[in-house]
Amino acid sequence: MLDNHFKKEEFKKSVKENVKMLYRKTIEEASQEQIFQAVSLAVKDVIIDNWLLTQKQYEKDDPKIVYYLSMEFLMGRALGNNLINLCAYNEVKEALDELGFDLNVIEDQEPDPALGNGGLGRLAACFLDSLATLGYCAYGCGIRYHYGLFKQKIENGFQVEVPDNWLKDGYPFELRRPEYAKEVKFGGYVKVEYDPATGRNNFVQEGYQSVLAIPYDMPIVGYNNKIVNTLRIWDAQAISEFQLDLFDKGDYRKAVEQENLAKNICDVLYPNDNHYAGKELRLKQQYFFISASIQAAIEKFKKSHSDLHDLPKKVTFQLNDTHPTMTVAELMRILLDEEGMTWEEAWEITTHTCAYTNHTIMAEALEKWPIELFSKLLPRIYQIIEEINRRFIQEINNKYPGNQEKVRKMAIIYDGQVKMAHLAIAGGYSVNGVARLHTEILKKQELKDFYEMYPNKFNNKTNGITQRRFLLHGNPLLADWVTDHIGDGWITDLAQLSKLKVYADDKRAQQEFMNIKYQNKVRLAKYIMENNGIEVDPRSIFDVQVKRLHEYKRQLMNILHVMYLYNQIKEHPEMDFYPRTFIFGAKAAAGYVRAKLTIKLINAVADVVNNDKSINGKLKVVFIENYRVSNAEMIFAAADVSEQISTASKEASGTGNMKFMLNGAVTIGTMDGANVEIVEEVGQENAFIFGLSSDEVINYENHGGYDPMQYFNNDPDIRNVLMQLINGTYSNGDFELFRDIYDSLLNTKSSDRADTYFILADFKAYAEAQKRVEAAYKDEAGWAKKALLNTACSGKFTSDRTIQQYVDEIWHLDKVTIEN
Ligand code: 6GP
Repeated sequence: MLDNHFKKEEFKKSVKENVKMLYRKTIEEASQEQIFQAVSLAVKDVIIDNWLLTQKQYEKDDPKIVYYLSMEFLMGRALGNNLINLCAYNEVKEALDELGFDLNVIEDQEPDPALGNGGLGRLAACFLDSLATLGYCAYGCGIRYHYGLFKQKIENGFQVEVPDNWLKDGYPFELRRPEYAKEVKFGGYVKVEYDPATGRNNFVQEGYQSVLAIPYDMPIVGYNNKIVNTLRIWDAQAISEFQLDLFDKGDYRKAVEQENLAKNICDVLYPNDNHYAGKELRLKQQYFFISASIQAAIEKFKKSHSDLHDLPKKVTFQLNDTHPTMTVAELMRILLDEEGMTWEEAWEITTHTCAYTNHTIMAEALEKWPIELFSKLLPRIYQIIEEINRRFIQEINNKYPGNQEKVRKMAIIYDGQVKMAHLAIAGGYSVNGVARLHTEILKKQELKDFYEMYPNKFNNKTNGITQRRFLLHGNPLLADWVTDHIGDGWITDLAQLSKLKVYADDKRAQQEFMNIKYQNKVRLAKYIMENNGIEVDPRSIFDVQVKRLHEYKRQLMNILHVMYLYNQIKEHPEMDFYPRTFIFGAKAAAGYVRAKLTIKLINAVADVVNNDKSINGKLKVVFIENYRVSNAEMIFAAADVSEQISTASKEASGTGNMKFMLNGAVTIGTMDGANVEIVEEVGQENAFIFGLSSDEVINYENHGGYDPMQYFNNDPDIRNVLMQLINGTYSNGDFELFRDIYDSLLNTKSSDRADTYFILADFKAYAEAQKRVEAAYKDEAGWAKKALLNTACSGKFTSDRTIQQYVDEIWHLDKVTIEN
């Protein structure tokens, strides 16, 4: 569908015009980056027309709105995706061709907006795409970090973090909206004033410091439906810069303090994935964007509705993990202090407007804020949480009279800490996990007491991914092939991929499918050559593990297995071994020492293995630097084997697993997270499953009954590999470099449990599953069938399905279509 605005000649003219206006240059003189800016502005021009149309339609229809509140939105590049969703990608490619530019090169000029760490942030981005495509009124609300997730450089095998100054050249797809600025207050104290007129106490925050929150809007383009939703990210600005006279005339000291407060709030994204760092600045970030977002939402609601009691009918606040849980207290504050409601009224509204998604059961990710820190920074909010807690404990006592254990386990404030998950559960009407197994573990283990108390709040929403980015944009060859075979309905209805099943045994289809895979492997091999200087053979098996580096994800098990294979090949040079390229990509949190050491180990093994001529290139190890959304698209397209090998019970869902599957990679994995459902869709015979079950892991954990030493002592292969960590094999003779990893597996000195993630327990099962992979790959037709069936059976894992379930079961939004 060619939009009128994308008439080729007009578009070319507009690009030229933009180059002139922006840079006083002709198109021949402009750099590729300048062309990117000019093209983006031309595209934004079209988007803005649809943005206005959408707004008009929303004003007319008055649909219910979901605010997706998230500290992270890992959007990835916008230009290509916007063109895809405007159905103008090919037209623009042609237009640029005629101007002498390559769209791919232009796309590569865009910084990769990395305002997120990993799973939870990328999920938010996929959800926004699906919400717009399905025609639901949704706002993403977040923070405009000046520095996104760091860029990763590998130096001498070690990760080095480089700041990501993504706004350096200006970002063409954002729109600053200073007219919608909001004031956010920190610190001070709460003054209680009796109001004889109402007979109630008024709570007034005084002596506080203010920061101004300035919204920047980014368009979220729906696929082929003219809908454009909004991602609103807030930036901080000192009030003194803006309108000092209005707020505190002449108070210089305060002005400077406020300026300092504002300066660093939005500086940088905390680089932790699945891990909580209890820093004051992080708490400030949380309240900053929540207060601004909730104020704006209430203001918007009041513009067209007279009664705030109707809020739950028209608005849902979805909390992306506990980071935005402040929403509960901020909404209470507005309803109580600014709207003059009673506690009961305000609580009734709040608990029917907020809903919470849990994304992890990792204990170190649980947010618990020290009371002192919290109450000092947010005195009124803390007061409100205290009252919520008092009433909640009363409720527990009513239900379980005399049961102090329940209070201890469930209270929102306990042991000097504010527990955000407990607040999110008590303060909302829905609690969901992100895959069936994960939700069951929440109900039976982690949140058992809460489930017992509020069984009806709990529900599952298995994650999904957007096929528009991860197939249509990321893998154009396969996308075209699919469309040739089953039409293009899959772009908005991924279940239609099941029509491909009839081709599973079709020789020609198999060949075409594998030929496309091969071409994508060539594309990745080229990227690896250019970026890593390593030559890889596209005919080898591309075995890929890309995701954040975390012990529970067990990149360590993968690289230990590579060490094991290398030993095997060295010992038995005559052995029949199918060439394999192990590809890794992962950022480690800057302060996560063991994760960073694991990166070094991977690179150290790569160094030795890749340079050993005696193995004839049978094994290659590649660590792709700076894994991020843009190169991920290319990596998924090129993978044969998808490594999803977390310790069972630890990976809430995973979404990379779905992106691989969609692109025809076969999973080797544990029965964890959404892997369980992937296997259910594609069949046991089309995946390679191994290892302890989540029940077994949890059982071990509850009874402390696992002894890694037993594997070390009884299995010479394992012992050999482990000894190589401390005998200098991969460290030029340095016995100490990898000792921490060795110790973590056997616990020769540390005080925590040994091998917390059951690597040795699962190692042999993993190696055996890898043998099955190899055997299966040798059977060309058999593998083609498996790969094709993975694509054909991936329909369930679209975020369109996930979002429709959120809509049907939690949000109850109204569908909107743009008339005309
Ligand atoms: C992640 C989970 O680790 C991953 O399994 C899941 O697919 C993803 O969320 C989306 O639901 N969790 C996080 O990124 C996180 O930081 C606090 O959780």
